[in-house]
Amino acid sequence: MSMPTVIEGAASQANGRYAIVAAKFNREVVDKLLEGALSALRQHKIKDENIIVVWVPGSFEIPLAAQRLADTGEFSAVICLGAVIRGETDHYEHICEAAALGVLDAGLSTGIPVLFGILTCQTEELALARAGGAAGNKGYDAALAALEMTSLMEKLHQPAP
Ligand code: DLZ
Repeated sequence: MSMPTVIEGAASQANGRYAIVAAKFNREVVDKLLEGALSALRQHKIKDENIIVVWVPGSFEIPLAAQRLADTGEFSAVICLGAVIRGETDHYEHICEAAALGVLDAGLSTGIPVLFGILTCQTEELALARAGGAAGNKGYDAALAALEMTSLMEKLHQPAP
């Protein structure tokens, strides 16, 4: 019986250079996401000299910086980190939507994986739980996804076996 061709990236097979775009707003949370992202990259043998960290004021500014970095062609992937926490106004919805669509667009328009490691939470407590607390570290997860996508993109550039 014939089998379909299956192509899958593997974080362990990735190398290259990585850009991290991090938002300063809710810095206590984002610092922890950054720790997680750096530890995932280092665990996969990506040297610090192949990682650049770019700080922007808030999550709303992440997409432009991510797109600019992806456009340079110098990076295998761009990892976006931020924490949007619901306040008293509807600012939250606008920033979440702009950040999510902007990050998506940065990836699609450049052809470079741009990863969404931006927390969108009701409270700071919920955000901290996802930044190295009881619910894991979404910065770590985003960096792992960046490595997997890098490996996948390399495989997709090669002719099928
Ligand atoms: C203004 C604002 C607010 C209210 N909340 C957040 C937030 O929870 N997380 C975040 O990353 N940024 C926030 N910002 C800042 C905006 O992202 C942006 O930096 C400003 O609106 C300036 O464009």
